[in-house]
Amino acid sequence: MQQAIPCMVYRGGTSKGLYFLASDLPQEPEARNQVLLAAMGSPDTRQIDGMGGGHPLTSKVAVVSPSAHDDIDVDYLFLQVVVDKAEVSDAQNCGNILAGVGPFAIERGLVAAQDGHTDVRIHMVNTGAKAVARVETPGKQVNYQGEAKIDGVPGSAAPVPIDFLDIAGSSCGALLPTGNLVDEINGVSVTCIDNGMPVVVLDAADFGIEGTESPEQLEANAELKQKVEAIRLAIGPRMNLGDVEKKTVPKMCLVSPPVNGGVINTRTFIPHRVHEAIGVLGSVSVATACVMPGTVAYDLTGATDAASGASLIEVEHPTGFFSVEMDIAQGDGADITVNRAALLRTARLLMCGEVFV
Ligand code: NQM
Repeated sequence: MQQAIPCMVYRGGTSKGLYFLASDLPQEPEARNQVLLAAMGSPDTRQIDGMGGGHPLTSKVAVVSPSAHDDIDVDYLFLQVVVDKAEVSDAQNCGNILAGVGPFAIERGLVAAQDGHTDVRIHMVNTGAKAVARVETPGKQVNYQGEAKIDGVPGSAAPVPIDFLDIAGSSCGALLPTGNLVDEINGVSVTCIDNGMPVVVLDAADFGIEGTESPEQLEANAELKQKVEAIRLAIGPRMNLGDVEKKTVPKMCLVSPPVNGGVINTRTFIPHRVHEAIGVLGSVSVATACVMPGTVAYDLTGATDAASGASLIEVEHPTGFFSVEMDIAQGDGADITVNRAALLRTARLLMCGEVFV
């Protein structure tokens, strides 16, 4: 017998995923993961027997529930369903799928909509950090249409501005998990940083590439992929992430000087496929490295003297820009605190129904 499970499908930012109420899924993680693998059609590179799109960016799940935390509306657990392996990982967060959580929570009646807009306060279970997403709700209905554009998504939609408050060291325990601005791994200088997402920042030139190559070109470069993965496996434990062989973190971000007027140019392995853009929290981590003197990113761009207060960091990626607004408090040298990071996403409800497993 097939089992029908209530589900919504959203595009959240530049990703797409299945959104479930926690109460509609098995509570026990192993049983839940089996359901999600079946729903997505993993393991299979095409995910032909499920809802997944054959790419990590379209094989994502949000599990949402009412929150028991003070001043929080909902808990959001992000799960990455690995495309070609029978693995489901909760080792990372996802700021793109986060963009659909507010609208989903309102549609499912977990949050009462206000007339105009509704601020949804979200506890991100994977990291324990908090985000506030503002959802347009004229007449107390979620509005999906609008003029907001984000790079990597055709057309426009209603804006979903998101504020992050306490994301430094979210997964690794510290903004600079190794305690250093720069580490030397396999003869390459790297900056390990976690301002919402564990990221290893690498200078593209150290790998003999320009940093402007397309994701397809980078994925076809077996030698590059092997070198990047060797560094990831070696540095993972030093970032307090343990053995990262089966984890989707840290993300590996190859940086190079900006080519389109931004602050830095990026190509990000997430960690094996190359992102068509850049992750939300991944870009916050990279933007933070850009304002910290001594990091691989700062030394490369040199263009971002940090000053206390608000600054806008434009991160270039394969399909455009990601703009991160940061409120920085600067101490001595690299002693920087990011009090707040804000950014714009959009989200759209694509389907509401039941998924059959
Ligand atoms: O960094 C892809 C995405 C992401 C993650 C990834 C993300 C984030 O674009 O917050 O959004 O890096 O695996 O959905």
